[in-house]
Amino acid sequence: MIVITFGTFDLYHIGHVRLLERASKYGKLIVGISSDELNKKKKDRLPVYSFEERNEIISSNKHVYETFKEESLEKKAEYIKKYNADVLIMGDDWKGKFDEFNTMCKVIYLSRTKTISTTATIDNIKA
Ligand code: C2G
Repeated sequence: MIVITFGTFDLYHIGHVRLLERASKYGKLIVGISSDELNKKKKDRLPVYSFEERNEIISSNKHVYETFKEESLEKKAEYIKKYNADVLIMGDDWKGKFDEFNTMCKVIYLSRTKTISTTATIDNIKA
């Protein structure tokens, strides 16, 4: 089974670690890492770590089989096809948002790790 997931994974934290580990239980895990430009579009700011750094960090995770650059939120169907994904897994902050892809693959939302988010971490450091 091939599992695909997407994210920026900026300021790598326990929420990301747990999501990737749990997603890998469903099969070979392929991770679409948002480009710097895509993150700017999603979160109105460039990521703290560049795509290259985030790619190196995620690639070092033993549960990750392969990574690629996610250029656009609109290309999910293309990525699912390209990697022959059987399962799309996302944290449940996206619950329902990707149900349209259940004609192509199984769509599963895993519960987020409540206590942490990149944005909150940045705000805490700034405070
Ligand atoms: N996540 C989590 N727990 C957290 C924070 C994040 O489980 N405390 C999960 C998110 O639900 C997501 C993944 O970790 O599945 C990556 O999180 P982000 O880097 O914030 O990804 P996001 O900006 O939601 O990008 O095409 C979809 C987007 O690229 C997803």
